[in-house]
Amino acid sequence: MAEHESLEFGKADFVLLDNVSLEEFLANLKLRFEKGRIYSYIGEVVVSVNPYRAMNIYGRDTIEQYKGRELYERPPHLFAIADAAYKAMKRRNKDTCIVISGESGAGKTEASKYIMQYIAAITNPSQRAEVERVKNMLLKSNCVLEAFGNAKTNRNDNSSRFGKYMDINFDFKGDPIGGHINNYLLEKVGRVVHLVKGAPESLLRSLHIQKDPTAYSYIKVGGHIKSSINDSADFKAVADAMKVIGFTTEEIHTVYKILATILHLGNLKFGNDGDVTLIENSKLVAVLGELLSTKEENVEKALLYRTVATGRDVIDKQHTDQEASYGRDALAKAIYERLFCWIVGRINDIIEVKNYDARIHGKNTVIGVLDIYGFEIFQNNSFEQFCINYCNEKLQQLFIQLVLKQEQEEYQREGIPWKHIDYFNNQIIVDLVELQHKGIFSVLDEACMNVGKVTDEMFLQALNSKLAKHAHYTSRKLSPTDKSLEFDRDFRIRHYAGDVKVTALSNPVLKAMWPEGKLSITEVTKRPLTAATLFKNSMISLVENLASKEPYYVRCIKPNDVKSPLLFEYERCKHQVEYLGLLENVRVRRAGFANRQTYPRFLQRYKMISEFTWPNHDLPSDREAVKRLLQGCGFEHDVAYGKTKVFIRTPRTIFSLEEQRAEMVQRIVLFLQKVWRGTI
Ligand code: AOV
Ligand code: MG
Repeated sequence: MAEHESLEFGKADFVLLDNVSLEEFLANLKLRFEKGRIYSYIGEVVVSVNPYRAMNIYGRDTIEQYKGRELYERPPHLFAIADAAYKAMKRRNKDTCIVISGESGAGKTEASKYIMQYIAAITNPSQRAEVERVKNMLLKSNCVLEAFGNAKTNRNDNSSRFGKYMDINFDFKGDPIGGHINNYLLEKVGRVVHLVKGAPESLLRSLHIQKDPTAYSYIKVGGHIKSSINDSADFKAVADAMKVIGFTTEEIHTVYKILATILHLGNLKFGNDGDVTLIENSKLVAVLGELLSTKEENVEKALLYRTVATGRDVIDKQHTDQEASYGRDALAKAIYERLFCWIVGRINDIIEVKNYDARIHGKNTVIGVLDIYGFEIFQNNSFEQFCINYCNEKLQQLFIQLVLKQEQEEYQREGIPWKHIDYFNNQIIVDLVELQHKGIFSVLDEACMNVGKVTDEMFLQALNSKLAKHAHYTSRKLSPTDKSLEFDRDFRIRHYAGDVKVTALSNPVLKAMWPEGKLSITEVTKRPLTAATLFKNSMISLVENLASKEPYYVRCIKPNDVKSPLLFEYERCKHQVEYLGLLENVRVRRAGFANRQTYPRFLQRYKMISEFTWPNHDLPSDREAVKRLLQGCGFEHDVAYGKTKVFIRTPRTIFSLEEQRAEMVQRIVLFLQKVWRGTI
């Protein structure tokens, strides 16, 4: 339980609620939000509510207050959880990870940045130059990745369109020595708009780019054209960050060229002249040739033809103008994806720990920070949202398993009996998506194997026949009276966080999901792994990786849909508390012991309330001393004694101990004052 906070701010730890009900939970959350207390705990889990305003709680002074402290010694904060993960890593040599979850716009990316900043601030007290350099690069890498990987959506102006898992490696002193980033990229075109709005005129001229973002159809689609005074500062910040990380001037220029290529590609228009497909704006072809350092005819060929295998031959077949448009978009996305992956790869090359000799430097330990795209529902949901939401299901599953498992293990380890608590297990939805032969990914894979032969109807039919009885799946065919499923191609998944209507992926999209073939016959005919399979595999290994570390959680809540710092929309928050399983979390935590502390720690805090322990005890062990203290207070019935920790069942006992402590501390102070004044 967190100290230094009066009850006027509500309960700092939900475990201390008098009654664990949704109403009380929300009333407490609302009260705290309104009082500007955006962080709370459920035991060791941080619950965060997006304040949608600048908070003066991340400065150097606050950092100092949390450094090296125990979780409950200070008001709830991200810094406390970062410190806990850091301490576990340093003291116990554990690899730890901080998993930040919550829906789109709930504050995950901001939280991940504060956590990184905290870790950077508390490490390297001796200011070793090499460590400072590494820290700087780790922080700067974020800026670069955000510039390329975030975009404005309806739900968040700075929405992460890629998931980021970053490992920070530490040496035996607990100082960062490097890192590694895994990215889970989705929507392929991020904030290219920065280039247009912020770049210097001379650069734009050399790239044949106009300063007006509305001139570019890809930017218009992205919808991010609102002007901001910070554009050129942003542009410069990204360029500087790239330099700091170690990108050469030439590399940076190449990045600009590629971004310009993508923008120009988006403006290409196709038409036809009888049987022949043509590019209407031929000037652009020349520009593209220049940017890509290739001949114009190569550009034309790449856009107007595809390579197909017929029998034993490989031939070039002309696209229709519609096919050429799809091809153009797929190409732009593929280029963007490769650019992004290349940037991540370059950053990794530079920040990865090299030549670490564990015999000299001790074990190299890791803290991983996961900031992924949050659950989202749009009017029209496609493969993209399907992947995002599946990813969130996986993380929810991990939370369920680990939070319960950890709790269970702690009771077992300490020799305390455990009682099972009911909760909604979303494994059923994870299976709906990923199960071999039966899941949606499998059906999608099969459809992809047969592009051209499988129509949308056939794809849906396959889903319908495999999933007709699944409680979390339905479609227009299966629920003809359901008004929300308006088109034949609509199906709906009941996710843990809400119902999402997905429009079946049309064939061009299926095609676009294919990595392009190469020119040899085997490679043209070979079936590469589909995007669906690649994504599923990457999620499975992400979860395995997280599960192998000691996890810490931040659960982010979005208070309203209008980005207001004042509005606590009750129903929206209630929904999130429900689907995040926070109430169950509280119940498990209490089932329960609300509080646990190691024996020495407990004594340090409460020894003044018992004559047996103040100022020191002469019992054979701290465990015995704590027993004697609690017996003396009459709390015997409310506690259990584990091997290394004392477990306290009800919060009231803690309150009472705290009260007695406060009273004793005051008496001691008065006594000392008298001694001081010489009246004793
Ligand atoms: P997300 O990462 O969870 O969404 P962000 O971290 O980008 O959400 O937060 C969205 C916006 O909320 C930010 O741009 C800030 O304006 C505001 N915000 C969030 N946390 C804070 C904070 N602690 N203090 C002040 N403002 C904050 V997504 O990436 O869309 O899932 O894919
Ligand atoms: Mg984000």
